[in-house]
Amino acid sequence: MFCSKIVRSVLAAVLLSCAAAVPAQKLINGYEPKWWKEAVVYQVYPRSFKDSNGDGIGDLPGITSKLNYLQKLGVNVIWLSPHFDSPNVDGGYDIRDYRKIMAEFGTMADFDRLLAGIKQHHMRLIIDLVVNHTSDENKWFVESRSSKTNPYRDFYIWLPGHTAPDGTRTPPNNYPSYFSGSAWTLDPKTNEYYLHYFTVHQPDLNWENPKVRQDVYSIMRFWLDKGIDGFRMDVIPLISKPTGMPDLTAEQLKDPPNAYANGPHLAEYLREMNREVLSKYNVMTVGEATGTSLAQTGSLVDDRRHELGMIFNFDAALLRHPDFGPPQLGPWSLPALKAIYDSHALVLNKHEWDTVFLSNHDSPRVVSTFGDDSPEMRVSSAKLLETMILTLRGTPFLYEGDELGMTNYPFKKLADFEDVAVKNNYKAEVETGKTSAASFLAVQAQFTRDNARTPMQWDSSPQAGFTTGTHPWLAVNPNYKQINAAQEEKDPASVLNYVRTLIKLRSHTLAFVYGDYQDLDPKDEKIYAYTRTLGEKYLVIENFSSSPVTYTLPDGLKAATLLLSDIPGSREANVSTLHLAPWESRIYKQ
Ligand code: TEU
Ligand code: CA
Repeated sequence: MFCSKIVRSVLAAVLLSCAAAVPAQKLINGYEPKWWKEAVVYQVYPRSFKDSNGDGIGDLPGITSKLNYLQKLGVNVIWLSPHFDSPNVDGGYDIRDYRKIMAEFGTMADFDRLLAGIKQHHMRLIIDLVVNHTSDENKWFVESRSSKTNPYRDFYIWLPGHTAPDGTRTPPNNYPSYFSGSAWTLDPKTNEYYLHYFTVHQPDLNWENPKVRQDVYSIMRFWLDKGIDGFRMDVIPLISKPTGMPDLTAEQLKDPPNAYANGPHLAEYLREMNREVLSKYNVMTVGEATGTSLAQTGSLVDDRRHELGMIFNFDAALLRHPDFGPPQLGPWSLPALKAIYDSHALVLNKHEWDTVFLSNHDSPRVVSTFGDDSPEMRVSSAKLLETMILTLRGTPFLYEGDELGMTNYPFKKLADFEDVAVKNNYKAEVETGKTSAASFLAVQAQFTRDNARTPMQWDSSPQAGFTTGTHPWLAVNPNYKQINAAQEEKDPASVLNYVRTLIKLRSHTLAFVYGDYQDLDPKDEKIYAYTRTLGEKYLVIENFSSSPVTYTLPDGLKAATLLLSDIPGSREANVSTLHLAPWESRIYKQ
């Protein structure tokens, strides 16, 4: 039940019950039930999903044309990465006009059709709220930089910096940017520095200015009143800047996101946003919590604080791909991954809802980082990872193409990449002579965000059916003839058909949503075995290795009724010693 305009006109009764005080709901295992806790979310990166007009760029009508596919997959919420007017320096995370659609993606009428189509397909839509910064082409910044007395001057963060006796200018402090170099740029027009945690084209908004906050709230209402169901909030812990913005210490320079995040006024801003906007709608909110530790999570999502519904805590994803400084792939181990999920279960209380994800548009492909993307192991390891995401605690987020087991792209030369992060890092690492081009590019190939952004592989026709044109904006992965939705549709053993079954199982099993979690064997280096219990008990067993494993459950436990295995033909039941195939995952009902 939710209170969007569309529904108001259709269902007066729903409106009445929404407007009236919501009766106290029965708790489930101590949790307050919410639609967004029970949802399976699917992220769409619009540029890469489906091109409808042959220009090589995915667009909104393209997404609308694939709603049957998404409904059949079983997901119930779509998170749309930015679809707003943008010069597109950073994949649309640099917004020029928050009330306009990116021209390449279509028109507002296309957006309205997409939203109506999503509702008709019994799904919901959350959009990206990118308000830590804007594009430097946003009219607020164009005004702001024009003079020190412009009414928009205080919409951004301007400081004079330091001037040496010889006239040399240096930035106000030593803040590094996420995308390399200083987070400050001197603007010649007014001779002051502005802050940009991301690229030079993404100036940070000054949230201390109440006018900024009111303008953001008005943008939020604009989209909510169209009937969207919530927001994924980009780098939201960064909006309140550290008091006085002193230099980062040597210690803080090891982890600048943590130093930038969760500033002194964050709670105040989020509560105001909740009071003035979010509380008036029945929405899902998920904050992208860069720099936020598990210990800090409660302060953002505890439902008694009225701030956010959930956050993305990056601890698990960061095991493999740190998000700051020179790119490198981190080593990881299964016990380390389990320890993260175990600590979430231990630390977060019943007021603090969690998310579970390993991929998004900023990370390499999940099967290539946490699985094994070799031809022999790709299918089962992709299935195993989806099994884990869909049975652990928290609202699961899948990224487009994960359901097909899409892999990293074989990037070779600099020209193969689009990502501004790669280009900036190349300047900082290779052009300065710190790293050789060959080793930089080899690491980038495994690490780059472009891995997630190559076009969706729909079928085996040229360009994987993504576009009827010949030049997709980013090259299609050459493995599209083997890995594509049409082929997987026909194959009962495909990742796609498995994920459909899994989502169906999850959607009628509340134990996977609200159930208790217990890791049966935190130390085992190959096997992840855990239970989810809500009256009924479910046992999930995953072999995180490319070899077969014989595994005996601890404490004389028996695996009872086999509900699902990612290996066709797997049958073992009522046993305490299991013979697991490489990357096999099984779900038992106890
Ligand atoms: O990402 C911000 C960010 O800090 C990520 O690098 C995150 O910490 C990382 O994924 C963890 O591995 C957001 C957007 O998702 C990204 O696409 C934008 O470039 C960035 O903000 C600026 O808007
Ligand atoms: Ca297009």
